[in-house]
Amino acid sequence: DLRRVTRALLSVSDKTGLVDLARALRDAGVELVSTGGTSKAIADAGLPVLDVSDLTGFPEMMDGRVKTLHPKVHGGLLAIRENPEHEAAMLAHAIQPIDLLVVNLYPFEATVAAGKGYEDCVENIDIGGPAMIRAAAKNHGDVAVVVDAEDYALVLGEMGANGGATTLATRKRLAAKAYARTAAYDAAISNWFTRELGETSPTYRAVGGRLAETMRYGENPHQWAAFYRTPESRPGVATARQVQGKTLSFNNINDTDAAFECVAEFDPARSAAVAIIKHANPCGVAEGATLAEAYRKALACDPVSAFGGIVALNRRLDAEAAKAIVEIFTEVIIAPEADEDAIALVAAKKNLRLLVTGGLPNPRAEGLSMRTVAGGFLMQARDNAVVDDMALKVVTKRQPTDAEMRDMLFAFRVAKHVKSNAIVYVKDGATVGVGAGQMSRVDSSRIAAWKAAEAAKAAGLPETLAKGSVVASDAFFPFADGLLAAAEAGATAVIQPGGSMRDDDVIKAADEAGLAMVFTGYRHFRH
Ligand code: 93A
Repeated sequence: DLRRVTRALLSVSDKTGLVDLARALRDAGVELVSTGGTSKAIADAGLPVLDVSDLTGFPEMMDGRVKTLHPKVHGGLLAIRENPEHEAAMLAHAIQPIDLLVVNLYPFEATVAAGKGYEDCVENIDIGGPAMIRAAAKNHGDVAVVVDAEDYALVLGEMGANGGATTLATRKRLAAKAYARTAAYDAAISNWFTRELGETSPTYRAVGGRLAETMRYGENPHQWAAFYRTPESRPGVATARQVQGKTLSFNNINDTDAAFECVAEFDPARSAAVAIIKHANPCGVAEGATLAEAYRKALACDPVSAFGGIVALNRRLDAEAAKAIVEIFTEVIIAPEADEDAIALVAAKKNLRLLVTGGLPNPRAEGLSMRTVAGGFLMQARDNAVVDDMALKVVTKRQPTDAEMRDMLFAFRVAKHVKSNAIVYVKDGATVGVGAGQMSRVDSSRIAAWKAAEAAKAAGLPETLAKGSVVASDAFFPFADGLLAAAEAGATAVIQPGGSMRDDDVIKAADEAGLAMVFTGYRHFRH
């Protein structure tokens, strides 16, 4: 199973660790072959290297589009060493075996992420690199393929331990990783094309991601887990800088994402907003003149559930807000930026993670949303509908007041981020009761109302927080009962998609109860 490395081909765009690797290989007696820029970097370090054009007898041509696409390269990678026919072909055509391939591809994903133009992106589609990677990986019986600078040490270590040879087990692992890389690379290209075309349909789109990080465990300790990065780049938990605290767990990442996507619905130019999330559901969302004010309002919605929650902010974390947040046990804070004095306050809580994202994601942006089912996965466009863009229709005799309208928009914005069936009570720019994830809409209504009453008790207030509130429902009320439960709890206005067969009954019930009701025409299911 051992294969001695006598010749290596190195062709890397990212030259990190290249010279050290080349030197170690040379010291192990390995002959080095390399492409233009890589070859120059090796030669500049004073190491002997054979230019690939000297190997092929062809110059690199067409802006480098054709440099390694040659039988001397691909024959050397693909020939099975102990196959007499392959050996004869190598002999007949003066092809020498290549035992180690080190490639990292043209930085296509980074070029797209940097917002470069069409031509630039196209030119950064690597052809020769993936061809070599796939060839070497196919021939893993004889060839080791490295696509990640993190694996240089692994291969050198193995060669050191085995007299300059690699083991089959390692070559197989490296082959699996190599195909994962080319698959993710092609998926990135396909997705970019789809976006360039302005296509929203999945017809031309591939799905793929690149392993970014493995985690200690998944949703539960007996499940393994990893995070894969897709080419989509929006500010959020995946791209955030962690200022402090333990590493994030699977559940932390999931919940933090939910928190930040929710708070990003609130324009920071209009108000400071805070979302507190538990188990991917908001247990308090509020806006205010300052983050600290918004945080206190959000916390008041459900102070019991907020314990151990995730706090997302739509503005730069300041000291006043940090001081309020660290008063109770919080798992994660995520914000676009953070002031130095706020960072210092958070630092007192060793385990509390602070993430800064550099910006807010655009809630209207297109994107992908995916979930697994047995034997496959479902893909859809992310829900990028925003209530401000909807053609709202008042369907009741009574028109909502300005204050009711403001709170209804707020409530519908939040309802989008609550698991269905979602019922959200809002008063004065703060949620006061959230009913999430129930199988019946009436149950969600009851739970939300009960929570509003509980929150009032906790605050020592005589009346439920739902009194004089508005209520949002993520989908239509199929019957009047859910709506009446909300009215009974103290809501004076309702926002919902509408579209039920019994809309007329529901509108009639609203009129009789003196409610104002708005239809949005958009549903925000979130299962
Ligand atoms: O333009 S290519 O698709 N054509 C090729 O034949 C080819 N061979 C290697 N790109 C090709 N490569 C890529 O060049 C490698 O994948 C690597 O990313 C890059 C290294 O070029 P240099 O050594 O000139 O910096």
